[in-house]
Amino acid sequence: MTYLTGFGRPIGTGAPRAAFGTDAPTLSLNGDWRFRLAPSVAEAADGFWAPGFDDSGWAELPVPSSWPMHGFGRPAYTNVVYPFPVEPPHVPTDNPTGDHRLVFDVPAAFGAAGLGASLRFDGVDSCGRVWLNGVELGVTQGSRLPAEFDVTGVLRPGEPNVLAVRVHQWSAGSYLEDQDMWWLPGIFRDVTLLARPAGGVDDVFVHATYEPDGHGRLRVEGPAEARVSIPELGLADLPTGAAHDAGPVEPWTAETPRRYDLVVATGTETATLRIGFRTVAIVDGILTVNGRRIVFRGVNRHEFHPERGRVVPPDVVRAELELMKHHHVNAIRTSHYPPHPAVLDLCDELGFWVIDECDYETHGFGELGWRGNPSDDPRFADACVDRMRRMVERDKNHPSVIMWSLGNEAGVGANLGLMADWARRRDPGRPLHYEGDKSSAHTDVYSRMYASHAEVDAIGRGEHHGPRLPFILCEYAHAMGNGPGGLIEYDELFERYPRCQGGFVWEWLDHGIRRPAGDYAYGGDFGEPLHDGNFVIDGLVFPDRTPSPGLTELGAVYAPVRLAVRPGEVTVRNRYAFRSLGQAVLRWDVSVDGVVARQGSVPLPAVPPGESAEIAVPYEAVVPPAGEAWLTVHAVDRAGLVLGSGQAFLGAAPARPAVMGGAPRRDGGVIRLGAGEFEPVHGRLVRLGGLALRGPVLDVWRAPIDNDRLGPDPLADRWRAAGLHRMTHRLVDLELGGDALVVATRVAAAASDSALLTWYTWRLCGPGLELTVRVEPVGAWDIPLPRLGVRLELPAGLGDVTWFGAGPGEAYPDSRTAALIGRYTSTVDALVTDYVVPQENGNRADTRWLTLSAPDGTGLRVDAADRIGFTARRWSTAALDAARHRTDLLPSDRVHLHLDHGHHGLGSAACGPGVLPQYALEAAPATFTLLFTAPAASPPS
Ligand code: IPT
Repeated sequence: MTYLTGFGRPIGTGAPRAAFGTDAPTLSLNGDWRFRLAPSVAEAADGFWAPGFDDSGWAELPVPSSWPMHGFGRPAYTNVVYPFPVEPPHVPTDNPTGDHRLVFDVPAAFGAAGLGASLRFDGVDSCGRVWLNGVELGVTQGSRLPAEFDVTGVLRPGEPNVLAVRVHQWSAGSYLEDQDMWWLPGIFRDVTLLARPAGGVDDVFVHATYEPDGHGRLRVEGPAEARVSIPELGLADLPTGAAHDAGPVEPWTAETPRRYDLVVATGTETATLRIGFRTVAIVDGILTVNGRRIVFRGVNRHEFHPERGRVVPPDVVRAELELMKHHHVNAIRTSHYPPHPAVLDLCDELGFWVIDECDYETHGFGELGWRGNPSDDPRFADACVDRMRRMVERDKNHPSVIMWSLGNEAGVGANLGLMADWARRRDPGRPLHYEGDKSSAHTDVYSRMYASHAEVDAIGRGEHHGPRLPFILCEYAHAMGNGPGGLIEYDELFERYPRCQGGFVWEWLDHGIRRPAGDYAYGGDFGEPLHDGNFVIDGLVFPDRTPSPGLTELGAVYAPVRLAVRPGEVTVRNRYAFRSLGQAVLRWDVSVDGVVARQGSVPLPAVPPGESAEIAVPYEAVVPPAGEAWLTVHAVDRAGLVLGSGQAFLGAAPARPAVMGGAPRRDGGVIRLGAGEFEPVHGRLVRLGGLALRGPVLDVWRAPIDNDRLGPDPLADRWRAAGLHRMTHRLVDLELGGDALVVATRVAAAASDSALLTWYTWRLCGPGLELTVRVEPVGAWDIPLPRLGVRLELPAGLGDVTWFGAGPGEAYPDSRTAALIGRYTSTVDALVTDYVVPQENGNRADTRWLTLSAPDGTGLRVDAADRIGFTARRWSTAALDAARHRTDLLPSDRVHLHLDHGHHGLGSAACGPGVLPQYALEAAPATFTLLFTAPAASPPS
């Protein structure tokens, strides 16, 4: 099988060319094919390509598909390491081989005289050998790149045709495709038969730039005899090859994705493209489009679907790109390979800056000190250049593609230089990106991944010794599990330093594989001997593409409009580079204790891109009779999309002195204070009026998030070593003073002599009980605390939640931009964020008061003297900590409520920097006060 070990070179494929519309006949060969999987090449059916071969006993498989998603073999996940021995170009003997067969009829139109035909595969993973009607056409490698075979003379119009494709999971090309994702073989993109008229439009390269004078400039490479037109611009019958002034045009940008229909016609074929006029240039070290600095508010996008693997249905893609737009994502890096071609059409249409990345990664060689890296192995040179060429040729006409990327994590080497040289020669209109070579030898931008805020700041200030090129973070803010934290601080750096031109969050999507029980599989769940666990679950959206709180936060951080709200006035700052705000309005409301008292809206003037305006908000002063008054303002575009939000505190009603007083007393085996009943062993509250509970007790543990668990020197390991998940509580003293019950405790872990001395002081306060918790760390505390607060257990019936504080979604100290102060209602079940791998979640920040209630109105109200975070769920933190999949979490017979004075931030340490110092929860003396009341049942209405 020498073609498998032929250093990744395809055989027999025609010259790569662009994807575009044509009036020549096409025939989709997608559909149900016959399929048989063999465990090795030798065990595959000999002669299956013969037209007469009997495949009646074979299975059916849809094409396109990733066959392990259809019950043939199993998916496997590794991030960096190769799942086979590293001995390029050899591949394992046990090489799953999928034979595919299709019998198809060709419409009569294909039989016209002088018509050739071509067979196009948009994606075959990793190697496909192709026969038509028993004639071998060749071999394709380069999984996420197109391949075309000339079938002129082989195709039989008017008769049944037999297409046979043998797909091998492993080939020499696999060494070049070590991306961080599931290994999923198959014919996973479209298969199309294309009629090729003699003298037709075989290829087109549109160079459409936007000139400083507002004119478009057009040059089309194509057949010499072809004629070019753009009817909308009154351009007709232009020759190819020459440059033309297209007159005044509206430029294409990601913010204003204006496209024009362009037609290229020969006597035998008419091709149609939707083009955009735009000019990409690096000017004085700044990356510009149409003369203006741009900022990437980007995400890395893989192509994955939880039920279909690498096959993502078109409606799902459109919906996900729209979801990105709604969260103000303006850029996509196609990590780490060119996407399905239709994705780029959508990027042109909806407006994204795209870094189109080549299907090239050799990361696993990094584990071997880059010994034998294909990037520097001359035997792989052709394959490397071939990959670059096929990407550039396919995608060259997309206005959204503003940069080419050589690939990802492929070390350094001469072949990268060859790829770069080829791309520069072919397309001088787009800068080059590659991160893996820190010297940026072959690139036009200085790209890094996961640089800390401090390092980005140093790069911005010019105090860093990296190359002096526009700086971007091709990956940052690893969105694994609960997180990332620290987004707004990166955004501030992109605003502060012109050279720092944004970045791409890692990554858009959790690549979980749906299981019948309703949870998602990740690495190891298919029994892979070598795997990287849940490192593949690191997206801003869950596998079904519903947003995680990380995306909500990102949407607020990437928002194009910043509002600085003061009582009566708002500074509106337009962060768009090309769009003015003329079509937007400011919607405002004044709320008291979260209840809207007045509202209105003011039209926005056409604030130009990059500029600010002061806008008066004509609200009348309100003196809140109770609680707090806030002015909330949203900038909203014509389509109703919120472009930015802000709030100002307007004032608070003076606190009404509560009726205090009442003495604690012993009563039989219990201690009573007003409506409260305490047990004497630990001194905990067990009843408040009619409500049975298990009293507030100090808690510092959280179910470690991925950012706690992973990275160098994981915090969670240090936390566990310190025993923070198994703290014991010793009653030191129980003092029934004049008007207070003081419970003194020492909270500490077995084997440790450090402790948190904790005093609970209870006082009667109106109908409720006021609790002041004072904590004093003693001993060595050189680690931050996961959280600092109290937890209590409540009856399961208290399922309804209302709070006044930050919301509506979860928020943590370093992920709090999206949350606004208001009054919110939810349920204990809905407060939970169902991370694919269970971990701490659901905190509602800056809460002033909350109620948990049963349908009859009974329940618990908590007022915080200061602001607290709260978390309510139906399982304990220990159960959450132990769970590995969603389905492990079973509701207990309690509601577990956490009331937290402090929470450690989220950071991004699973891959990148940890929590910024200002968001670390240091173990330090702390005092906080809570008021507990137990409302009686409300009268039936
Ligand atoms: C980086 C990879 O480029 C990306 O594909 C992904 O694996 C990410 O890490 C982690 O999820 S490389 C890493 C060594 C910084």
